[in-house]
Amino acid sequence: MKESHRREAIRQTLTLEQFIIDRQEDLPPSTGAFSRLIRDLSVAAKKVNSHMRRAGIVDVFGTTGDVNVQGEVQQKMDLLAHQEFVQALKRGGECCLIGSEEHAEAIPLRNEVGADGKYIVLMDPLDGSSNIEVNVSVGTIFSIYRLPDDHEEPSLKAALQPGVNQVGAGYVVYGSSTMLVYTSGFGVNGFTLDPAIGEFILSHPNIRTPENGRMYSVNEGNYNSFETGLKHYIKWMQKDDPESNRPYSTRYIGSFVADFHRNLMKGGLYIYPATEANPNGKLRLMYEANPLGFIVEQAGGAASHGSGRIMEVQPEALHERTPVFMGSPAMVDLAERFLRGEMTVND
Ligand code: P6P
Repeated sequence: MKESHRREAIRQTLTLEQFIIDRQEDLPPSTGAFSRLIRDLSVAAKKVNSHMRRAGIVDVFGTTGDVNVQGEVQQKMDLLAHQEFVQALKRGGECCLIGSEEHAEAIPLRNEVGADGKYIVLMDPLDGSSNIEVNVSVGTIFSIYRLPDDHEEPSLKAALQPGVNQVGAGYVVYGSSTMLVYTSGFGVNGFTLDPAIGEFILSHPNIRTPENGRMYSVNEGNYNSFETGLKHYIKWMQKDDPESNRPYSTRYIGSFVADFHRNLMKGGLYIYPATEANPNGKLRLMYEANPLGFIVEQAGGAASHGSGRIMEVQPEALHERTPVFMGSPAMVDLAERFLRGEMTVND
């Protein structure tokens, strides 16, 4: 068998765990703790996937009757997903603190037996969950930091680090197939869950996002409250100009992970700006914008809050929000230029 065919055959069935172990040797000195942390997250993702695939049969549709810290109606699946990830991280012992969209305060894990974990995980256990009952793709998002050396005890303060300090980030998209995509700062790789063997298989090695795209994702229902520069950018994208491949297409699923993943793979721009209802934007900095910002930058894209890099923001609170312009770098750059007034709809 030709070497290239042999390698392809091996790649075809490279599981996430095998991939992590292979990479671990590339990144000495590695204790294996980060690898075990990614494994723990992937185990929880498989359990959430199992619940998701039966959501229509088992009573996990609908709301718990409570609202989460954001004042948003909490879906039963939100809580279930949160519990699965907390349980997996507790059991794994590599994580010392969890920040979750579903929990007002950061959750320290140090009091668990033998838990001397060095990693902090911030996450949205199930983003876009209101879409579940209408069978639209949803996702999990996670961000990983080290416990800073000068913090003996894990605390919220230890978690409030800028996105540039992340040592890992990833998402799971529960769609037509279930994929886990993550980065540890050395590129982006995608793994598709093979339900026949219950393993994530390397399906999208070294993901790179296109420099430019023709799709943009924004809730145009909020158009009237957008700032002028953004209104010009949207009207510019809608102009009839075949030379520059305009008009572009709008693709807005209302599920950040699903919109982000499509734009990452095909090129495009996801926009959630400041609006009247959400003057700081709707998406959360620590467990939505930063992790997907890390992923998109590692894939050659860009992630801006409109006038600068999202990952350079110094966070003040666990659940703070930020405007988001994320995806193909040429489209993010244009967004910033329109917002600065350097371009108008007639350019
Ligand atoms: P809107 C889901 O609630 C979410 O956080 C993202 O997944 C999604 O892109 C966005 O909000 C949708 O918000 O205001 O357009 O319904």
